[in-house]
Amino acid sequence: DRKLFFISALNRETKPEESAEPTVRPNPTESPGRSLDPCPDVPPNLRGVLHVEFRTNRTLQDVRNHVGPLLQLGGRYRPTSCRAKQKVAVIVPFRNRSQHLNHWLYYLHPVLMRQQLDYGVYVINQDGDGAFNRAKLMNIGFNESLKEYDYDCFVFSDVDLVPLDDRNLYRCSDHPRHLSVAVDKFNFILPYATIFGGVTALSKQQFLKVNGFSNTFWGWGGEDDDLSQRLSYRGMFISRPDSVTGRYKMIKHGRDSHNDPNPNREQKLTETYLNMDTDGINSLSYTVREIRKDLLYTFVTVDVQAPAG
Ligand code: UD2
Ligand code: MN
Repeated sequence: DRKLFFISALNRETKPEESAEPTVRPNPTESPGRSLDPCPDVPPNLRGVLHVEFRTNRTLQDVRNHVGPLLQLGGRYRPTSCRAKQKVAVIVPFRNRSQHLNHWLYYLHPVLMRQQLDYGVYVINQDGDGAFNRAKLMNIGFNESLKEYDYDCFVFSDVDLVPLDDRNLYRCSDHPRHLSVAVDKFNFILPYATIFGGVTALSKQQFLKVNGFSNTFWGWGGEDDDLSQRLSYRGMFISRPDSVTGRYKMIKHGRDSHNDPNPNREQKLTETYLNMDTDGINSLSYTVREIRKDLLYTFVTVDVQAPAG
């Protein structure tokens, strides 16, 4: 009946959490329900192209009201109707970007839920005002998230990047995956073939095979290309979604203080091969200052031991 069809299609459009699974809240400390059937390869409730808008001011409480009811403390979620294919830790490097984080959480949680992931969000906050070290924060996120749960896939995401299509799955694949292939800031094209910045997904095995990120890129730039080189030196390729699925919007921003371009980055990129076995997850050293559990994320404040000056 066409009329009925129309009405149900309309309902679909308007229900905000149509796809998220409303029933029992899973307890993340229990092992994922072994009795459940595996989730389908293609999540059934994806919407495709998304409308993303950063102009409105969003408070954390707005976001909690919007997505909170389906989450477990620490920004944890797992589908209730099927067994998720992967256990994904989403790692966000952070310092002093609260408004960006609010937008990111507002858009990402519903997407990750519709993608039927068993996931947790870890915001790794660099303490103090030393030089920023994005890559080291990623390594710390890998380490800290694994202390909590047996994650097998790690998505590393800038706080200012929101996908414009939920078919871009936050999962790992046979090769390390670069998800942010078409960013508005770069006019929706891939700036160069080996780029591996923005949003990436590596399995635990892929990440360990390259010894993680370098810990020694202080300030802006280079750390993403260093990881890209590590992958290639270990015989891996970069996998990507197509440029329609891989569209992103980046929140507009200037350069943060204490994150000036790293003057050594070009030189350091000539030394990746020499350093990668000794500079990485196996040489990681830091101090956790605080771990705070919000409904929307686990906020880990760390001293990254930035060089003086
Ligand atoms: C590009 C890359 C990014 C990274 C960076 C160089 C893309 C799409 N993005 O982004 O992945 O390689 O160059 O380091 O390729 N941050 C804070 N507070 C700070 C500074 C940085 O939270 O004070 C975090 C935040 O998550 C931010 C990320 O670090 O999104 C990268 O910094 P950026 O946004 O300033 O760098 P950008 O946009 O040039
Ligand atoms: Mn940015």
